[in-house]
Amino acid sequence: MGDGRVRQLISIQEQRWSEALHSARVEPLSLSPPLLFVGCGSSYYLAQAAASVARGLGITASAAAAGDVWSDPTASLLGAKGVIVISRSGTTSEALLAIDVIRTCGVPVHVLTCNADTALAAAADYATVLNADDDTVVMIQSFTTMLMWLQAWLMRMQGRDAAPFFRPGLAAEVLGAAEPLVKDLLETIPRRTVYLGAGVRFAIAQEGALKALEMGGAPVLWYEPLEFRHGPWGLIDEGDVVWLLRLGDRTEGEVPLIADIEARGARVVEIVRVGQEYPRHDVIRLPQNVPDLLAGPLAVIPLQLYAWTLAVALGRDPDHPRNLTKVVRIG
Ligand code: F1P
Repeated sequence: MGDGRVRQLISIQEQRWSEALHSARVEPLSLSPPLLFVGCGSSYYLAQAAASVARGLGITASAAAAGDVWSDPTASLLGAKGVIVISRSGTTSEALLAIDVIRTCGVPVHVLTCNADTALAAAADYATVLNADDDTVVMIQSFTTMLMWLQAWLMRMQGRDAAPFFRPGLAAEVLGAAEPLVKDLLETIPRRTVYLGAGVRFAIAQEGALKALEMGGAPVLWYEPLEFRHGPWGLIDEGDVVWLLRLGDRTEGEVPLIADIEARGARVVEIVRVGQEYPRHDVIRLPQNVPDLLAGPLAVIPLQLYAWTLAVALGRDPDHPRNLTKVVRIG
C-alpha cells in the first residue's frame, strides 16, 4: 500500500499555514459579532473550534451544523450579525442549503473554502479560498490550514497578530514527538480509543475521533474530560487508550482524571504544553509559546497520525475509507 497521500499530508500540511496566516492578515474583516460558524463533518468541528477561539478572545460567537441551520435557521442564527460558512469542497449539500436560508434572513455570509468557482463561494458576500484541498476523502491539511486562518482572522478582529506564534517547523516537531509514542501505543490494537478535550480543545478531540472512525472504522468515544466521569468511564478497561487534550492553564480538574483513568486499566496519553505536563511518560508536548487558545492545529497532528496508523494496523486503506466520499451530496 505504501504510505499513501494521507500519511504524506500529515507530514507536509504545515507548508500551507503561512499562506493562511498571510491571507487572514490582508483580507477584509467582513463581519462583526455576534458570529455564527457553520459547517459539516470536519468543517463543523472547525466551526466549533472557531467559535471557542472567538469566545476565548472575547468575541460573541456560536457554532451550528449546516443541517441544523437549514432546518431551523431562526434558532441557529439567534441574533448573529455575521455567518462564516466553512466547507473544504464548497459543494456539500447542507452548506449550500444553509447559505440559501441565511441569505433569505438577510445576514451577511463569509465563506471559507479550499475551492474557488463553487456554488458556495459564488453565494457568499465574501469568499476566502485557501490552496489547501487534500485530494483525499478525509480532511487533513485543509483542517489545520483553515483552522489557522480562522484563528488568525479572529485574532486580527481584536487587533492582534497570530503569525508570530507559528514559526516554521513547529508541526514537524510535534509530529516527530508523536511518531515513537504512536508506534508504541499501537503495538497492540486498542480495544477502544477515547478522546477527551475541554473548552477550545473539545472540537479537536472530536476531529481526532472522526479521523479514527473514517479511516479505520475503529471504536471511539469523545467527551469533555470531566463529563467522562459522569457515566461513560464505567466502560474503561485494560486495552483502552485515552487521549487527554489538556489545557495547560486549567490543570485542577484534568490532572486527577489521569490517575483515576489509569487506575481503571487504560493507558492515558496527554497532549499538553511544555512545562505543564503531569509527571509521567506518555506525553506529547506542544510548544510552550503557543497559547492554549491557538494550539489546535498542532494538537490535532498526533491524533491524525494515530488514526492513520490504527487504520493501517486494522488492514484499512486510509486513502480509500470504506463507504465514504469526498463530498456529501443529498439526493
Ligand atoms: C466535509 C466532509 C468531511 C468528511 C467527508 C465529507 O465537507 O463532511 O468532513 O471527511 O469527506 O466531507 P466540506 O468541508 O467539503 O463541506
